[in-house]
Amino acid sequence: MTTVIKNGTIVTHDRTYKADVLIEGGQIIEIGVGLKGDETLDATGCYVMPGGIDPHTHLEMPFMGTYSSDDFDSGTRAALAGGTTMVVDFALPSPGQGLLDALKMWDNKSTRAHCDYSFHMAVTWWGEQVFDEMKTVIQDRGINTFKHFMAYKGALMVNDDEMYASFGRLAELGGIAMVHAENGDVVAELSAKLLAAGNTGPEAHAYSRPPQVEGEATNRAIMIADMAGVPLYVVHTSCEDSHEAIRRARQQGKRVWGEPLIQHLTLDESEYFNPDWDHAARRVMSPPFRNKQHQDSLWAGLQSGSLSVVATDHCAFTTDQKRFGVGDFTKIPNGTGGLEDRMPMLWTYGVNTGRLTPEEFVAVTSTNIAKILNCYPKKGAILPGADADIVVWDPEKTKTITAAKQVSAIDYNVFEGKEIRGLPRFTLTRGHVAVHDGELRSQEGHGEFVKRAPNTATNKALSTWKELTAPRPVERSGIPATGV
Ligand code: DUC
Ligand code: ZN
Ligand code: ZN
Ligand code: ZN
Repeated sequence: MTTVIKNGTIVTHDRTYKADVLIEGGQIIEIGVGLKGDETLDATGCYVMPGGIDPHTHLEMPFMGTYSSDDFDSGTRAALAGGTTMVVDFALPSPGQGLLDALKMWDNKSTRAHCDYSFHMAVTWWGEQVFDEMKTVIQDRGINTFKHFMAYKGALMVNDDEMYASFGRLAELGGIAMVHAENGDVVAELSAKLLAAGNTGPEAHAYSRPPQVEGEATNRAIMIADMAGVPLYVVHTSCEDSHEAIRRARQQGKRVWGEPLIQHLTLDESEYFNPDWDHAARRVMSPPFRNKQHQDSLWAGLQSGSLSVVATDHCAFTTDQKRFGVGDFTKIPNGTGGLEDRMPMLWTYGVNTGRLTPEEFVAVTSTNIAKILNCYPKKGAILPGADADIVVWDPEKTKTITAAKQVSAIDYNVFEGKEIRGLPRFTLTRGHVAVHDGELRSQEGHGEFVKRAPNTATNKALSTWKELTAPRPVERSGIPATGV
């Protein structure tokens, strides 16, 4: 059985051209003019692009005393509805739990996935078991990215000594270090101070995590990664302070990537000052939304290439879950949704405004991600031999975002009321048509795990620090007496 996508304009990260795409056995087998197949999908007036990859989701994640409410079923359905055909979720060991043990839990949850997926591994503590299991995770399980929380003190946070040890091990094994960059010690101090002064509402969440805590942690992580000789991926880059550190590191030739979220690009801190408690609490995430200057910085970073990819950090909690934090903002589960809306929102606010070209859109929603995570060109490409993960994008199709019509399992949408122009006509996951003329026809369990090999080529020591400080004891005479 073959499928042909006809009459569309193919857009990749580097080319735009008219051609048909022929699919068989879940892969693209031919690109050309006048192709025929058993099934025809009409792409007249549409762009044919690599399906989106969301490199940052938390589906059914145990966090802050509860579980995020979209799981691999509703989460991957939401992804496909919005043109995303692969998600990368974080396997999260609780402190003291082995990496392989945690992975078993994520293996079980992900059997429900409607689209392909991969995992990053979180490092939430450090010890011999983590050191040993990292090798199995990278070499046998095909997971080459490891996230470190520099925030969430007393829960998930790791200290600098643990981070340096972990980064060094990753450098040996061909891994990439990731960081949630916020100074957890300072956040804990500011939070306690705010609460003591009677600031208990959701707006205090934003005050407790100013851009400085993110800028400081990003700079620190970049320097530690440099000394350890490991590439670094900074998740949810939300502000100029962090972007500036990433931009400078890249100019210096360091292999560092930044990942703005669609929420930070399009929503600002005024949301936390809404008089409706639920409205503000539903938007509590870390890092918090920022002001317009920071948003401009993120858009500029995407245009200039100093920021590489757009993600969601999809971690959806219901209003009832958010209400755990009435009277104490530190108990509001941190997280917002966005899986279904990332591609349409970025198209509407990026391409339709002229900030991004369609080719740049493909780069930051798919191809750059596949390259960094080392699954290109299986993913992120329209090429013969690539997986047929494709979105046929209708740039004229419109909708108003509303929770009443979303796929996500929660009861609100942080983008409620936004007017969208640009939506999928078809979404294909390994050749299976999961969105057909806008209608969702995905299959539970269709998704497969995507293995990602270590990439030793990107893993050289990033600075000359090691050579400059190679231990060479200096021979000395006239050593003074000690213990005086
Ligand atoms: N930030 C969130 O808002 N939610 C999940 C984890 C995180 O770092
Ligand atoms: Zn995070
Ligand atoms: Zn996250
Ligand atoms: Zn199938």
